[in-house]
Amino acid sequence: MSTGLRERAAAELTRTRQRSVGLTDAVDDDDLVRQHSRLMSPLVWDLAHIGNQEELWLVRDVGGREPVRADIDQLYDAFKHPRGERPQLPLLGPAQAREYVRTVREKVLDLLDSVELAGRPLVEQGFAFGMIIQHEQQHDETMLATHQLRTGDPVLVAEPAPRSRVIVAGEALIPGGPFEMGTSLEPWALDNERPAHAVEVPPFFIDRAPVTNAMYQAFIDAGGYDDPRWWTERGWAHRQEAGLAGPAHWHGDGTYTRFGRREPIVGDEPVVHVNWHEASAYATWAGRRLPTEAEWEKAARLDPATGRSRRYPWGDDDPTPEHANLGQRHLSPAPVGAYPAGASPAGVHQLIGDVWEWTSSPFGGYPGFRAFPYREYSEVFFGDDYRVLRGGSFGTDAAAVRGTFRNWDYPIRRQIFSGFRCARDPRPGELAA
Ligand code: AVJ
Ligand code: FE
Repeated sequence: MSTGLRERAAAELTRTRQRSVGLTDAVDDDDLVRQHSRLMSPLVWDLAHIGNQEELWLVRDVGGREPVRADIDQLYDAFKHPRGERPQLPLLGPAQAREYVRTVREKVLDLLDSVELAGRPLVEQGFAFGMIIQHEQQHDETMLATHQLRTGDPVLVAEPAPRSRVIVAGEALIPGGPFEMGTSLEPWALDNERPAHAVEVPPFFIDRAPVTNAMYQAFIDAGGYDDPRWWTERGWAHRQEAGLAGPAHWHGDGTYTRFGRREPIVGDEPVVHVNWHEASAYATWAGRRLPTEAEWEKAARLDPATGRSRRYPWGDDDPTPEHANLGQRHLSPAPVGAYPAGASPAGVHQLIGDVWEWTSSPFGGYPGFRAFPYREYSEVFFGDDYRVLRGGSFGTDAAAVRGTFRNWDYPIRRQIFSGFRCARDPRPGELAA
């Protein structure tokens, strides 16, 4: 009965590993062990950490097998050593790390054939395998962000993003009323996406597309970075302290550098590498605001015909290359309007893929939240320190994002592939028939 599940898990594990190998084989050994930014781990740490999580959860816990390398657990425990310290640790070298992840993977593919996929919550519907696939994909996106911070000759290649597009402008009205947020059904949804619960969301307007480079340039040209009126107090303090003048990787002369290539900025592409403070300053300047997390999810999931919450803006089908710019298929966001097949019924485009979208919401647990299978995935991050991002980026794999998926980061961070879109309340009388 669970043959399909096993085959799917094996196929996804293999496909995901190809990506990890691509990201780590693209550079030489010096580059693998080097720290490209204090914000990031050396790539060789991410690689062995991927293997170590797989060993902990699948080899030892699910499979009940002997440890492969119990001696290295603490080196790859993200809570023991902050990223900045990781290059100083006695890490596995490139050849050892590759050998380690291969050994772990062989054991996992072996046990996947025979392990009982029922009877314990951890294995129900293959959850632990799905969790580990998503974990590896999340670190692949982190490694892609490290590649963006790396200096030197370009090493990554991909098809350029599509140029053909439809015109997408203005905003969509999302009607008020209850909506089901989160999920209790999606088998590989992580703990913070659960459980499904009703949320009352008043009517709001949301942009049909993310804010583009050209729109963001207008904010810069209007002196937005020099006017504290648009910034929160903390945002302004950070803007001053960090000397921010535009998105990361912009040179101030109409060019940006992406994965080692300096190119003219494409105006109709979603802006990327802005932090939460920059996003909210833009929105305030534009007379608008960031959407709340519930608003974002309602715009992405509500089927107005049935009132049901779907998995994606386009319905329940898994993403294809026609729906969204995902999976590092391209090394950039695609222009606004490039994915008409991925739009929601209300005509909101590119909610999934292209750029992670900042919301105004802090990261917290839904009513009825239960940490599963470990508190350190989500629960320890709940509180006011983080802001939620939604929808995934061009660097997010389809296996690691959906309408309910929640990402989070500090409001000052912009090394991730982060952009945003704006929303607003209806004006008084605007909705009167
Ligand atoms: C969900 C992307 C915030 O990378 O910090 C990886 C995912 N958790 N390993 C992160 C994660 C443990 C997490 N984010
Ligand atoms: Fe991790």
